[in-house]
Amino acid sequence: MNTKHISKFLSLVLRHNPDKLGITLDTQGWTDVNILLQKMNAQGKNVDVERLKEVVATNDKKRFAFNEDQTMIRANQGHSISVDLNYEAITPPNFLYHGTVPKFMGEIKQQGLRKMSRHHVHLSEDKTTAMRVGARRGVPTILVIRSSEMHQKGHLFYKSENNVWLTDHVPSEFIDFK
Ligand code: HQG
Repeated sequence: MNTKHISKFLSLVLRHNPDKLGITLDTQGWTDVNILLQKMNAQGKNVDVERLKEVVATNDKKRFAFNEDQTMIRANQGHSISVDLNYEAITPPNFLYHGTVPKFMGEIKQQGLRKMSRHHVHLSEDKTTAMRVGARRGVPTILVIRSSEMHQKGHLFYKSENNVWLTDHVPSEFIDFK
């Protein structure tokens, strides 16, 4: 398995479908590294602990993290199954960005940004990252979110370990549509 395949597989089992591998996640999303590797190897996915560490360390978006003694691993964000990542609410920058595609704009204007199948709406600190997120679905459109104003009005913001800004819902009044 190349690095990208391992990363995609980890995203699947650590965020969405641990049953696929027969592992369990604790309430904070952690799973045992040895068991994970054993089960992967039993499925013919030959990954050892050094390779896993390399994938975690070089991941372009720091999607995964080990605990202190590196016996447990979890995804830093992006779960669809229920986990409590213990985020602390913090003050956002004045503006945050969201990359999407034109076909969603009508609904976003009406409903604002919704978390869809994730636990939060994902926002970026810079436009380049937002462009990349949007480009996964087609020609990207960047929305500018007036995050300070949202925060002043009581909306909570969190930042994941890999610098993704998270919030529950962005009502359309806080979005600048170009
Ligand atoms: C859109 C990837 C209709 C929203 C990326 C997006 C990111 C609406 C899609 C991370 C809507 C949801 C998150 C509404 C939002 N009506 N469409 N009211 N509100 N949408 O994948 O932000 O590789 O759940 O614009 O790099 O695209 O997984 O969210 O297009 O960081 O680590 O509904 O996922 O990272 O899509 O991406 P997603 P996202 P990973």
